[in-house]
This record gives sequence, structure tokens and C-alpha cells, in this order.
Amino acid sequence: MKFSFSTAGESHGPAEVALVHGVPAGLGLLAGDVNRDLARRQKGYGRGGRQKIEKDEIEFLGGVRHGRTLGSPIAMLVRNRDYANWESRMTPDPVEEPPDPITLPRPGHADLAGMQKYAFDDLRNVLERSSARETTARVAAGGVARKLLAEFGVEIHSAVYRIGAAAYPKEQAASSARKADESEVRCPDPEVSEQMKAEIDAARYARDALGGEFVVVAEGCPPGLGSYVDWRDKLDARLAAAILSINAIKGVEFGMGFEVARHRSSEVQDEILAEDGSVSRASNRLGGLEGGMTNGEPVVVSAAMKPISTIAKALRTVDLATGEPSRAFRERADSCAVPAAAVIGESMVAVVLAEAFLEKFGHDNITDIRAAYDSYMARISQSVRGARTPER
Ligand code: EPS
Repeated sequence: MKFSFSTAGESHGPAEVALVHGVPAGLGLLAGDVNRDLARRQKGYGRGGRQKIEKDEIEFLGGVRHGRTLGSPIAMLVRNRDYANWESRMTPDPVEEPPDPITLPRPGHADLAGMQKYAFDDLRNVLERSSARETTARVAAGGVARKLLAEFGVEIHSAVYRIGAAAYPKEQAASSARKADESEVRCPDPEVSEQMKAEIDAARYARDALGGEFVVVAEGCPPGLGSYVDWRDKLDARLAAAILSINAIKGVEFGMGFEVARHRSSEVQDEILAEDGSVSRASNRLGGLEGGMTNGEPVVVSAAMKPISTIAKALRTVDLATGEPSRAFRERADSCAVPAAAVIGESMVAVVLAEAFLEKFGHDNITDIRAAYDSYMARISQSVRGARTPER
């Protein structure tokens, strides 16, 4: 089966669940491999009170035995500690006295269209699932993908290069993304990190919230993941869809991104050089993707996140119970979640790359996949004309 995952769970419900299909048998996988990323996702300056309650850790419910994957679906559970405080409002069982419905949809959130679409009169039914809490389960699935990719030398990092008006050059953020874990805002530069924190403080003081931009870099991808032959296989399109599916993401770029539209072709393409009988590139302006495939250079994907829509400075809305003008519903929230979004971005990139990697090299078990990978890498390294088999 194709590598894929789905999630279940409400933000203040009992748990978040990830179900990952298509993971080959024989991959070494420990809870700690996944928990490391869950902890990274919980960090970030500008988070609200919720992260003090949660300590996200997975429990494997299926698919792993004695530290190795079985080829069967991997089920992972992350309990919501906050459920203890929400049980009467979120229990799956019928209740005698339901809580008062929330009827003041927040502009920018899923609230209004969600209520209309699913015929709800209480927007809690929408917000519990549209909450970014769901990304916990995505990061768990991404942790499995990342472990698979690491077996073949693929490493994924991320960095934040803009929060509000505080910015760091994207190229520098991409090249030093390995250092981002040291910063509370995931910016590799200590001075800009402080400026970003000041921006977040100012927004919070103004009872507002801030968005920003982050970059994800995947190093060590073999050339030829994805394909040019069918639109559904194009890797850049699949990466863009995966990144845009993250809550509040409004734009995606690859390499130099929208800048390409402002330059001549000779300033945009990455020239191909001969190097010791192999090929290399003079630059990586296109972010490691040409013709919908990886080209062997680092994959560089960046994204823009809008500010969180739950803000203390409540915006105008309509009370759906009365039809009267009102102010949007307010609840505890983060004032900036861009650092967390960058970690979620890593996870979504890992999922798409793992899917494409297994399409190319097989799905059943790590031994056969390694043999296919080694044979492919040997073929393309033996000839500058990589598409030809050496003996022909
Ligand atoms: C979120 C609102 C906040 C965030 C939450 C996303 O939750 P709460 O309403 O419980 O304070 O903390 O993010 C997480 C819980 C998380 O783990 O990332 C929202 O409305 O999207």
C-alpha cells in the first residue's frame, strides 16, 4: 500500500490519533524517534497556556514489534492531558445538560463556513477539529516518515525567517537551519531572534497575534523522486498541497520562490557542471526541484503563515443565535505559532518525500528497498549521462 496517513481527534477530546499506512517492514522505530519531534513542535516563543498542560508522547497501538515495523498500519495515540479539564464539555457520551452553544464565529477561522456546512448551532463542534492541535498527530506520522528517510541519508531541518516585521534573509536561514533548534523562535540568528520575540511581545500587548515565514530544507534526497509524466506525480505540487494543508498557511514557495518571475532565465536556472565523472549544480535557486522531480540538490520549501485568528482584540462578527452584530468569540490561544508551524512543515515534507521515495524503491521491506536504492544510486553515479545504464 502507498505510504499515507490520517488523523483523528478533537483539541480538548481524549486524544489525538495517527494511523500510518504503507510503512515497510523491518524499519527500526522507537517511541523516542517520534517523541523528539513532538517535543520540538510544542516549543516556540508566543505559545499560550495550553503547552504548559500538555506533554505530547506517543503510545504505539499497532504496527511495531520489538522496536521494528511489521509492514502493518502503525497506529499512534497521544493523550490530551487537558481533556481532564474538559471532560463534561467533550465527552463522547450523551449529557443531560449540554453546555451553552458558542455562536460568535471568529473571522479567519473555520467557524462560520464549518457551522453552515455541517449544520451545527455550536461552533465548538467546528473549532475542536479545526484547531491546530490536530498537527500533533501529523508530526507523529512525520516522525515515522523521517525515520525511514534517515535510513537513506535524508535529513530535514527548518528555520523561521520572518515574524511580523522582524526578518532574516531566507537563503541564510535555509543554509543554517540546523542551528534553529537553539532559538526560541527557530531563527538561526540570535539578534534577529530577539527582534522576533519583541515583535511577538508587542502584538500580544496589543491583544493581537502575528504570522510569519519559515523554510524547510531536506538534504540528501536522491534525484528522481516524483515524476514529470503525470500531473498527479509532480513532487512540487504534492509538497505545496501538503504545506498548504497546515493550519493558517497561505502561500508556498520553492527555492527563490516568486522572485523567479522578476529575473531573466539565466539568473534563475541552476547550471549543470561535470564533476569527477558525475554531475553537480552551480547553484540551487529552484529549491532542488525540476520537472516535478528532485534533482539531487537540497529541497527548499518555504511558507507564509497568517496570524492566528483567535485574538483578544475581538473582531466584528454576527451572533448566529440572534442575527445581531457582535464581537468574535475569544478563547485562550497562542499569539504566534510560526516556530511550531515550521516543525509541522518538516513533518509534512517528510511525509511527501517518504511517499515518493517508496514509490520509486518499493514498499515491502527495508532490505529490498535498500537493494533497489543502492542499485539506482550506483547506476546514476557511474555515468554522467545518468539515465543510461553503464553497460549499454
Ligand atoms: C488552538 C488554540 C490553542 C492552541 C492550540 C491551537 O489551544 P487551547 O484552546 O487549548 O488553548 O494551544 O494548539 C495546541 C493545543 C497545540 O498543541 O498545538 C487553535 O485554536 O487552533
